[in-house]
Amino acid sequence: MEKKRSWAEPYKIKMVEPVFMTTEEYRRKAIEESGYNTFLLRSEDVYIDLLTDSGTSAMSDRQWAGLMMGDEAYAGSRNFYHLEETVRECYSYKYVVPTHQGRGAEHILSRILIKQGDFIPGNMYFTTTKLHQELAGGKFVDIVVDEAHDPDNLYKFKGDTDLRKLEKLIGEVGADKIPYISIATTVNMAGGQPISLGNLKALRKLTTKHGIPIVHDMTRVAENAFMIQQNEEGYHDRSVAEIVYEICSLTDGSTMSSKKDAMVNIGGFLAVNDPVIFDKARNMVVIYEGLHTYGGLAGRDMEALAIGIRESLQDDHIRARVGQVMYLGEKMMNMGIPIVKPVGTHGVFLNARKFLPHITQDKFPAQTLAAEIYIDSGVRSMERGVVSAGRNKETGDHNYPNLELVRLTIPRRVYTQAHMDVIAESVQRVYERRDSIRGLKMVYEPEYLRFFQARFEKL
Ligand code: P71
Repeated sequence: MEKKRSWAEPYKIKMVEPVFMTTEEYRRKAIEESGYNTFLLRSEDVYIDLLTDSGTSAMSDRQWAGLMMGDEAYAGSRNFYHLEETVRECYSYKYVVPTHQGRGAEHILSRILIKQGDFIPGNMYFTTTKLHQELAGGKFVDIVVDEAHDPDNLYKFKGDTDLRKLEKLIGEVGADKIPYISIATTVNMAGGQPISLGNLKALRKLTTKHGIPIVHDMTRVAENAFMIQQNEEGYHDRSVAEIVYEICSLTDGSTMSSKKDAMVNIGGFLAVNDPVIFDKARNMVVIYEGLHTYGGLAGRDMEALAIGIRESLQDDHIRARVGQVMYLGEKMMNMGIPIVKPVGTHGVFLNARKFLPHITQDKFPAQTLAAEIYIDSGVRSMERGVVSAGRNKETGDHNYPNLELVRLTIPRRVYTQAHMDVIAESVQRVYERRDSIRGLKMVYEPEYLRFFQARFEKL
């Protein structure tokens, strides 16, 4: 039998950034002044920052060198052509429109494809994606498999679509009311869960029959491809790069937040195969982002992105990236802490319903838990529950999602295994004193994406 080999980082550390520990008393005051919202903390008051993996990863020496190769011409920067060539070769899409980040691409795509009264099915919602669909006059419809809404269900591809849900919707509203299907790799709100290629192929067949395009939210496609390589029959011998290419080839276009997989601090794009949609997107980007060869980015940003895309597809890289997240997840499971299973690819998601069963959802258990973890250790996490889900547009009441989660998101190439241990120990300490924790009330609520700026007080 082959001896099990541990994963390890395929790099060594060349530059470090100091982080500072504060006292518990200091943190109690800091989180109170931030309205018990981790988005409102100053980053200097954070010890280990697990708010997000978005724009927080460490660039490689190659990417930093790429910054020096920026061609900052207003039009036709060589870095744009490098990016375009990389997207074609790695992701298969023919036409690329750069944007400042993912939501910039979502905005343009939604405005072009969605008409008032349309329906956009997706494998679970994402906050910004859904908002742009709604602002364009559409309605999001969840067609993810039921398993995705159950944090304890061990199904390996909880990002799969339920084709019966889609067929039912097509039967009710007609294919002409569905401008496209939105498919995310991986599904963030489900806890970083992948979709299988088998399911995507079946979806492709069904949508082709009805003439409905598939738009791919490819924000974490490399992580999804890694899970396919590990767990889907027939893909064990395929490289992550090959699997990524195959996923993209099954879809008609994509929106991308390059701040995740591709390890840049800012950037994104819209990519399509249809020249007519490309033409419209290229025209619209000049209104909201910038000229179609920079779309809100500097030339150097596009260069770092082109390099980051290739790095994100290396098997060694992705094995270590996901390996670190799995290490933290398994450690917490061994401690008996309730988390979403299977462990996701970009973070460990605490199940706040089970962690704080005495706090009802209208008292924001996940928001409360994120604040308590910060108080314990200065580890910053993010609420992904009732606050993130917003309000029902018709009734005005909160949306109450089944998943009431706190996300401990791991930036790429930033923290060490010792950091993972400190994080797990902190969550364990909070778990031990869970009975003494009380909920929150919301005292300020912004109109859009309320989780970013909402304020709370202790009950
Ligand atoms: C994450 C983010 C950043 C974020 C966005 C909204 C609320 C809190 C944090 C951004 C994504 C994403 C997916 C699947 C589109 C975007 C938007 N994620 N799709 O997870 O995960 O991209 O932030 O570049 O505009 O912390 P953008």
